[in-house]
Amino acid sequence: MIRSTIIAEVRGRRVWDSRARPTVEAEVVLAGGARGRAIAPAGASRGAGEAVELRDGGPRLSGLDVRHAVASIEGPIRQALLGMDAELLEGVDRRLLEIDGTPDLARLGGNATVAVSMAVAHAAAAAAGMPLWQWLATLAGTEPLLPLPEIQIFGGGAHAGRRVDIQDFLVVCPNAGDLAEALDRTAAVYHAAGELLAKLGRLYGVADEGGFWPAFGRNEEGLELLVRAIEAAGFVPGEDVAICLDIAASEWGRKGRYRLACDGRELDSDGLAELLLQWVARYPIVSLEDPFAEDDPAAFARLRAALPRPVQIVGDDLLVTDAARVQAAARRGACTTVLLKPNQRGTLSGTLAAWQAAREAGLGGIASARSGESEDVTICHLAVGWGIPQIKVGAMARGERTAKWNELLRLAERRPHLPFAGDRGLQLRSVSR
Ligand code: 2PG
Ligand code: MG
Repeated sequence: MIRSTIIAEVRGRRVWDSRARPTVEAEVVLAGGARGRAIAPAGASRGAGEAVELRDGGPRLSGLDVRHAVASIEGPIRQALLGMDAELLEGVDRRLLEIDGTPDLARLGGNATVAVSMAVAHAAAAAAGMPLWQWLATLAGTEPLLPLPEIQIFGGGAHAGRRVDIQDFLVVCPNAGDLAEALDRTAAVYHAAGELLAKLGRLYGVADEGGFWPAFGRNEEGLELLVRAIEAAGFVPGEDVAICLDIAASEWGRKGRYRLACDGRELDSDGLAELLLQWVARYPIVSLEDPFAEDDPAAFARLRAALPRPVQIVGDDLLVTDAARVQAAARRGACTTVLLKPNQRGTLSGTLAAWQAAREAGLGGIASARSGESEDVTICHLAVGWGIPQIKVGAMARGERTAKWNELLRLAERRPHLPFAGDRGLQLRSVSR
């Protein structure tokens, strides 16, 4: 008799993301009738080492259509996966890499493979009668955990017409007792920030991830206003609500030159480090993501050594969810924490390998959505199931963002309770184990 978890059908579908761009959905049906479905997200500020997001090119939809990626699913991927066991996710992911044959999934498209990899996991979990997080935890032997949320208040950089250079001004609630409390506090700060911006006549609307799209005259205004918003909402900055920045410096820096258009100045690596150290001294910043460009890893390590107090240093474009890069960054002391984005690697197994490498090196982790998103909530289940202690999925506005926060609230209802990471989720130092 045929096993109920054997892959019996694989389909691709062209659907839409939150930036009105086409993206790829995969649907997998198993022999026993269980189904799984997942949608690939899309980044705007992308690291050079990411898996290739296959776009059609040509005149249609500014070249951004995904008909070729959908065809990858319906053609070679379907053919290769039919008859494989969905329970053996690593084998499925390995097969995807083999049939692609390139180091960066350029032939099939990382958008096609990540959607398929996630859909296979959803189908296997459904066949096992488990929520996805639980199935993933069982497979990986990890301890489930509810992550500490990092939530966007202002959007900038490539997500807001480059009106301000810093890409994400986020908050985290280190001493919140649970996820619901962290979200309650953040919502109050979000509203206070919106009112302040409106009063100052500096509010354009919301950016790609739901944070306010501000008209700041200087980057530092974002920090000043964020502290005012935290206070206006009745919280103690740094204690109840602290600040995280995604500098996303690869977007405006290369070869050690950084052009801060909003401030009208250009800095070298040391100048940018000095500016960031000033901000750390003046504001309750607990986390800096991609403080320098991806071609400037030595500057990450120098900044870490110069910090007057522990601050989490997160690698996104620098590490692109790649286990080997995580190990190298840990060796040179560049980061305390790895950002984990499944579509940067193209498979769930590759994403898990990056997280395992981080843990072995004593680094922390943040599960992250992309700026182009959908109603897909797989990222929440990865974070919870693999025990990734932090998560960032944008702001508390826009449906593709609330889909994730609301899914986490549902997971928080489980009895017995899943432990909440709280401030232990922040990895302020790297610990060699
Ligand atoms: C990032 C992400 C999410 P994008 O840089 O961390 O905020 O943005 O998906 O555009 O890379
Ligand atoms: Mg980033």
